[in-house]
Amino acid sequence: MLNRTMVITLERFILEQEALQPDDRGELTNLLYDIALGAKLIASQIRRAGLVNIVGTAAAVNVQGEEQQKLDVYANETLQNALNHTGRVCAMASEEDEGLIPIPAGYSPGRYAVMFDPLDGSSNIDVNAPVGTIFAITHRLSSEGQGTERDVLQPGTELVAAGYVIYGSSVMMVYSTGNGVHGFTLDPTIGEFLLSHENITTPRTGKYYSVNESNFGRWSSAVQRAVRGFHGDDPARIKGKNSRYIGSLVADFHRNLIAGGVYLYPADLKNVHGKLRLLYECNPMAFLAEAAGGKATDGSRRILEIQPTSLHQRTPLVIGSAEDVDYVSTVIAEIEGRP
Ligand code: FDP
Repeated sequence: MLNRTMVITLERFILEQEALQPDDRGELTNLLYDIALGAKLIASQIRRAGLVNIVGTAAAVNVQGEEQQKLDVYANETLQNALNHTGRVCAMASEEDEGLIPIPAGYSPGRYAVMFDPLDGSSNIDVNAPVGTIFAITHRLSSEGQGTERDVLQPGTELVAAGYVIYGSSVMMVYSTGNGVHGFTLDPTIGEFLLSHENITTPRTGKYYSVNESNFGRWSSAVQRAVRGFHGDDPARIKGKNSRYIGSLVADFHRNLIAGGVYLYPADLKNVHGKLRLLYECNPMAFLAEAAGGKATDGSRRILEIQPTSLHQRTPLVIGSAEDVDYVSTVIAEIEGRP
């Protein structure tokens, strides 16, 4: 008989998954749990944002030259504090910090390096639209002591886990260790993430395309042609799609992951290397997209195979349902005269 009181918590699920990865000695499980704790703290601040006068800019400018929101600062500190004392992490890199974040004196560095965008889509905070936290985890390459840039500048093929937390109408954590993509919804009454979406697979082709079309006139003609295909101008090869763009990568990616679709942030005349960061946004999302049966490219190359050369490197991104991502690569190759 069905046990109607049985729920699967994040902790239980990742412990059971750990049996599939015996070399990790429980550390990866605990590391994911540390991130979940940080996310719960961030979620609770976001919920109170309008109440505690925390909305608005923190009168600081981050390394990307963007205004930092107060919640960006809070989220960044919270994640670092959730990770830096555990003995599991040798170094962290955050979209909000210029350099590598060392482990504070008095704590031992561990076996993993963690990269994160603590509060993605933060321009949406003041208007109550969904934002998220994105993370990626690698094994360290250096042998001991504090981690080095080499530990974080690894291609996405080397990730051991990645995921995001979406702070939307509900709070969800979605992660993969390469073995399926699993989603957990936070039950606020008990403060636990409960398994709600096991083994998410993304449709081969999707209903939606998501891109900031105000940049249309600044894209290459190849990208313009591909997006026109999504408008319905190339019916022999691709069915027209519905447009959906929140302008919050986590939210746009999450919708397309579940419903099927493609998100693009191509290079344009203002953002000549694209806007999104390889380490904190593109690699973790590409890892998830592939684990769910989708794809991610920069328009031609597979995102996960790009060798990062600097902490804040940007790349164009085309990500989502495999056939839709392939369509963009095909059109770009044709127009650029590549095989
Ligand atoms: P934001 O600047 O609000 O942090 O990475 C940044 C990001 O948001 C993504 O989440 C989002 O998809 C994109 O930028 C939106 O950029 P545009 O406003 O240029 O469309």
